[in-house]
Amino acid sequence: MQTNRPITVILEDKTLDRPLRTIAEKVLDGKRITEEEGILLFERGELAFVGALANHIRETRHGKRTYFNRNFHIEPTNVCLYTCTFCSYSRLIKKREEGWEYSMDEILDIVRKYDGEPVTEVHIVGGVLPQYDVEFYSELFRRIKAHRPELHVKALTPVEYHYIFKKAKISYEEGMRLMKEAGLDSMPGGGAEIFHPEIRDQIAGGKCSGEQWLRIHEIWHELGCRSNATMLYGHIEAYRHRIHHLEELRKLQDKTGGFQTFIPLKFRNKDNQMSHLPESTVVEDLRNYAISRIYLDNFDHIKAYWPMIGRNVAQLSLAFGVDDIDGTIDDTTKIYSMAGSEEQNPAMSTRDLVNLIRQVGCQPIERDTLYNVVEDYTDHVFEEDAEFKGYVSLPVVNGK
Ligand code: V47
Ligand code: SF4
Repeated sequence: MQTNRPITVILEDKTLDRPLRTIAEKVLDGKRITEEEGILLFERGELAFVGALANHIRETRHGKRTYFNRNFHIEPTNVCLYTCTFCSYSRLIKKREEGWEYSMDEILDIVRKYDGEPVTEVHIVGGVLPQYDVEFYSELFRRIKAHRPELHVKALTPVEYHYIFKKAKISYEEGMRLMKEAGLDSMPGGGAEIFHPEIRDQIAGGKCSGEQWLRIHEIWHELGCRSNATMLYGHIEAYRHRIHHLEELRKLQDKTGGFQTFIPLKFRNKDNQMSHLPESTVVEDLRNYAISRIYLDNFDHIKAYWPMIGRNVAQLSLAFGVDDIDGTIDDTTKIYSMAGSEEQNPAMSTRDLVNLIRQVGCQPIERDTLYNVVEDYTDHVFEEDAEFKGYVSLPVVNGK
């Protein structure tokens, strides 16, 4: 792994100014930074500085352990009646025939495709359309569970839940209880975008508000369940909006403790209404991971979603606070390739993912959705590699 300087070395630097020194001392003492300090880090914290602080937290919590899971994604539809300006799905509402709208059986066929595969999770998320309602999703979850009870169903976001509960005229509380009874195991982090209305109203007007997003997660946590959180950054927001977003998440996490992972999502500019905006630089992406790690002192994990940022930046991110690089997904994930992700075909085998993590000196740990260890791959030898090694070492074994 790329090595950051230890914080103690940073603190020896006499030229370090007072506010940044205070932040470094707080991190060393395991103390929380304030909103003003968070903004200061975004405005003035150089990559090497925030990286050192974030890596200290990462290594204190997880050492070199780096998590991934084996999952697959299903997007029931790529048509959406909302018109988020960053999303390539929204353009299809006027030309529905160009998109897809899977039926219940088609979705279940995708689930069955993975029969016998060692996946632990199905991640279901897509556009919002009226036919995908409370009845549809309840039945879908029930049928997935009937088919494969141990498969963890991580599905939908408050954007869908807000819409379907409103349509069914039921409260969030009742709706989330129904989803749990039907088989929903956890909620992914999507739909969060930027909570602050100054930005949300411009990029994601019409769908659930920041408060509603947070409230649905709160209710879900109160039912004893877990979820993730994201932030879509690098478009029209200012640093204060990012800190406001992180602060709202930190406050809710203090209350419920139900979030597992925070996933910063870099805005990609292909095929959407904000294509004129430049994308953030890799330096900014790494700074964003690092500052998120520093700010969210009550989150266990920070995840880099590798199909979005690419394999190389995912490797780098492991030295900037990230301890999880999501999963061995396959090419059914289309929302990102449409939006201009680094990986047009985001497929990686377990061996590839393990090697990617090992190449930077980290320890690959396969986890399930709830971070139970499925397998520690630190010293694992894959069959393909064992054959290769055997071939190379033969002459030595035979003494020739
Ligand atoms: O909410 C849409 C984002 C999210 C673009 O919980 C875009 O484990 C960048 O939340 N550029 C959905 N991002 C994906 C998501 C997610 C992904 C991986 C793992 C987990 C998890 C959750 O994708 C949306 C939106 O914020 N998105 N368009 C775009 N142009
Ligand atoms: Fe629809 Fe989600 Fe895209 Fe917004 S981000 S248009 S809600 S699919």
